[in-house]
Amino acid sequence: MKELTSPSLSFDLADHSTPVANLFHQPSTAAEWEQYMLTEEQVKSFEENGFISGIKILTEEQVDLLNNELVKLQSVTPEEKKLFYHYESNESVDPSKVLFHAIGGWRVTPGFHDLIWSPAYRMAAYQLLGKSFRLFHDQLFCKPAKHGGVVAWHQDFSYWTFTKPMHHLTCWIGLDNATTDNGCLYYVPGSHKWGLLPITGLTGDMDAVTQVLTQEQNRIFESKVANELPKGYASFHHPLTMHGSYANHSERPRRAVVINSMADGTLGNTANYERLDALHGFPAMEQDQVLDSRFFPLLFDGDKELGSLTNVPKVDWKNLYKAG
Ligand SMILES: O=C(O)CCC(=O)C(=O)O
Ligand SMILES: [Fe+2]
Repeated sequence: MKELTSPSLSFDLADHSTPVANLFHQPSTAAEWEQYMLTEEQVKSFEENGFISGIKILTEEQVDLLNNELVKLQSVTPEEKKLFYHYESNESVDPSKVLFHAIGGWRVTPGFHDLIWSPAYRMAAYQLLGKSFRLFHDQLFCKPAKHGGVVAWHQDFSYWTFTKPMHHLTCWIGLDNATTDNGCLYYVPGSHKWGLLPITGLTGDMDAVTQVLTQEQNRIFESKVANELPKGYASFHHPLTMHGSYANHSERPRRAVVINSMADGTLGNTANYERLDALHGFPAMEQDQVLDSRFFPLLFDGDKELGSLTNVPKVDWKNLYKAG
């Protein structure tokens, strides 16, 4: 697939609240959505374990296109850099390693912009949130070959308490085949039932979080599972699911893009947020105000899109998304 181009695009792609190119064919009927529907078993497994994996989002061609755009995102102009909410060419605490971490790539290139409208992503996310939802933000996590850094064990919502209530979902999409060698993600099944734990650092000591766990939780930690995935495939996890990834010592990079979404109606909760520094590049969010600006586009309106589809398995969201 060639580069995506389109006439009259804004410099800031957040001006466009619908796809700007033709990366994906978009379903126009409820029946067309059905091909992407998760099964009842997948939805139950998500409720039980706090994650599901092996969901195809991208073809190899689409992965290649995003990897080409990624080269551009890793060497942005100062003006483009300002569109990011966060941008660290190397966020690794260990100086011998590299971890590229950026938030906001969807505002900069058409492929990453349109990725958030992937129909396979949107159908699954709707089922796993149980409600219509908006983009919260995207993320890039890239580890180069040989000296890729870690992402320490963490729960996503520990970083997101400037929003409420907790009704969020993370989708991790591999842009390389991810294996234990090149630093794939790991999950602790069932850890989404542990309640909210404090922040213990994202890119330093891999195991820092174990200091704040009970003996029982530390024992369950041993049952962590490697989330190996072919490129273009995704896993989805709950905002409290414990996850992390080890260093990349392999000869291959391990690149990934992450889409974070939130139920429509999610509010700002910034008034007493202690890490305001971390938010300076983020779109404006006001205490108790619905996050519905152009930076938080509505990605799926269940009633509108699926009106005639009645058999869509969905999570029991009232039970699943209770902050601990
Ligand atoms: O890609 C990684 O290793 C970390 C990803 C992550 O923390 C997430 O998807 O929430
Ligand atoms: Fe995470």
